[in-house]
Amino acid sequence: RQLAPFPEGFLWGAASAAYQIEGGWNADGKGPSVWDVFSKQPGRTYQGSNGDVAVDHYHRYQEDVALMAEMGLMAYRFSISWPRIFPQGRGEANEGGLAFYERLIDALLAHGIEPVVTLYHWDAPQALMDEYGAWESRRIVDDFEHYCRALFTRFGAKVRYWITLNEQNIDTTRSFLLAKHPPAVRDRQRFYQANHHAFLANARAIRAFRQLVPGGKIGPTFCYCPAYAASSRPQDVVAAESAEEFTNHWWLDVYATGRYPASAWAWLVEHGQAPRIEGGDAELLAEAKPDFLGINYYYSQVFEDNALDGVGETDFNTSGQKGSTPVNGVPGLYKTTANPHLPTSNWDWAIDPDGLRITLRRVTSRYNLPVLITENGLGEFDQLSDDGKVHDGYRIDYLRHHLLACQQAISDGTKLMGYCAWSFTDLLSWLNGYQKRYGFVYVNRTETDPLDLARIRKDSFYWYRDVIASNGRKLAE
Ligand code: GCO
Repeated sequence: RQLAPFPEGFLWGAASAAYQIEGGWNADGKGPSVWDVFSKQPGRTYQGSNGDVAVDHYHRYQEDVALMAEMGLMAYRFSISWPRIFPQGRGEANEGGLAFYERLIDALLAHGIEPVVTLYHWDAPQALMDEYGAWESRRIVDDFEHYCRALFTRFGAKVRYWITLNEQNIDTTRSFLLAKHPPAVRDRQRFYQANHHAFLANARAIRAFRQLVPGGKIGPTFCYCPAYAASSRPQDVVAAESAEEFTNHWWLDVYATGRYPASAWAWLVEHGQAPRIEGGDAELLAEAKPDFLGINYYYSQVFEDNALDGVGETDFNTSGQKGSTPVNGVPGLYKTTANPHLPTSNWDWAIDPDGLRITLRRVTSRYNLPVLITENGLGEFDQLSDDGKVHDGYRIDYLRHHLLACQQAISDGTKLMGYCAWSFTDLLSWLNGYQKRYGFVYVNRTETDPLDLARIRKDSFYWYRDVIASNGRKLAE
C-alpha cells in the first residue's frame, strides 16, 4: 500500500553519549565517573579500551557540529556527564562543566539543530559509588534530582527535549545480572532494588521538570527488544509473553503508568526478589508521567519454554566473532533461541527491520504515548578504502529498511516524533572497543597513529543528508 509521508517537522537526528565520545576525562574540573574507574580494571572492556580520549569531542565539538550542519541534521541527541557538573556527585556545580555544554548547545542552536539532552547515560559519579553504592542506595534519588535541577535551571530555556535515563533496562541488567557494567555483580534482588531507585529518580526528574521547564518535553529512553515465540506451542507462547513482561513491560509500565506489571510482580514476590517499596513511592511513580517514550531499537529476540533446566543469565557476545552468543534465560520462565529467519550482525544481533515496526505497534497500543526513536543503527568493522572513503552500503541498507519500518508504523498509528540514528560519529563501544563502528562519520585511528582521530564522511553520511533533505522521500529509491 501507499505509505503516508513522514510528518512535517519530523525530527531527523543522530545520537551519541558523553563517555563514548567526549574524552577530556578530567578536563576543567570534571570528577571521575564509574566508567573512568571500571574501564581501567583488568579484563573489563575489549582490549582494555577506555574513554580517556574517546573521539576527543570535548575539544573538537565545533568541527563535529559543523559536520552535523553540513548534513542538515535537525536534532542531535547527546548526554551530559554528571561528574562534569558535580565532580563529587552533589554539592556545588562545576562551572567548567556547565560552560562546555553551554558552548555545545549554543553551537547547535546557531545551526538550527534541536538539542535533545540525555541526563544520564551510565556515567555516574564514582564519588557516589564510593559513598553509597550509587544506584543501590535510595540516596541517589535526591542527588539525581539535585543534578537535574541544576541543568533544567541552566539550560531549560534553550533545550526543549530531554531524556531522563538512557536504557535503564540494559544498564542495570549488565550491572546486576551479567556482571558486565559496574558494580559487576550477579544478584537478582539487588537488580530489582537498584531499578526501583532508578524509577524513583526518573519520576523526581520529571516532577522537577514540570516546575522548571514548562512547555518542554521529557521522557525516558528504553531499549526495546520485542519477544517472539519460538513456535505456536502454547508453552513457547507463554514463555515469550513472560519475556515481554520481564524484559519490556517491567520498565515501560512503570514509566508510563507508575505500576509494575502484575504477573511479573507475582513471580518476584513468590521468589523473594521483589524490591522494597516505601510509602509515597507508588504515588510519585503514578504522578510523574512522561511526555513521550524514547525507544532504542537494535534487534528482536526469540524465546521458548524453559523447563527448570538451570539456564540463567549468561554472557553475551563481546568478541565480534559470529556465532558465540550463548543461550540466555530465567529458569522456569523462558530462554532464548536463534531466529532461523533472520541474518545477524557480526555481534550476533538479529537484523530485523520488521521488529522495529512490531516494537512501535506494541508500544503504541499499550501506552499510546508519542515515541521518539532515540537510537537505531548498525555496528560494523568499517574500513577506510584505498580511495580514502568509507563505503558502508550495508549501513545504508540497514538504516533504509528500519526507516521504512518507521514509516509503516506511522501508517499503523504510531505518533512518531523523530528518529535519531546511532551514532553521528564513530565512538567507543562500552564493551566492544573502538572496532565496533556505528557512525555516519568515520573517526580515523591507525596503528602508527591511534590518536589521529580525523573525521571522514562515510557514504552513509551523504545518503542520510539526502534522506533528510527529501523528508524521507529518498527512502523509496
Ligand atoms: C555499544 C552499544 C552502545 C549503545 C548505547 C546505548 O556497542 O556500546 O551499542 O553504543 O547502543 O550506548 O544507549
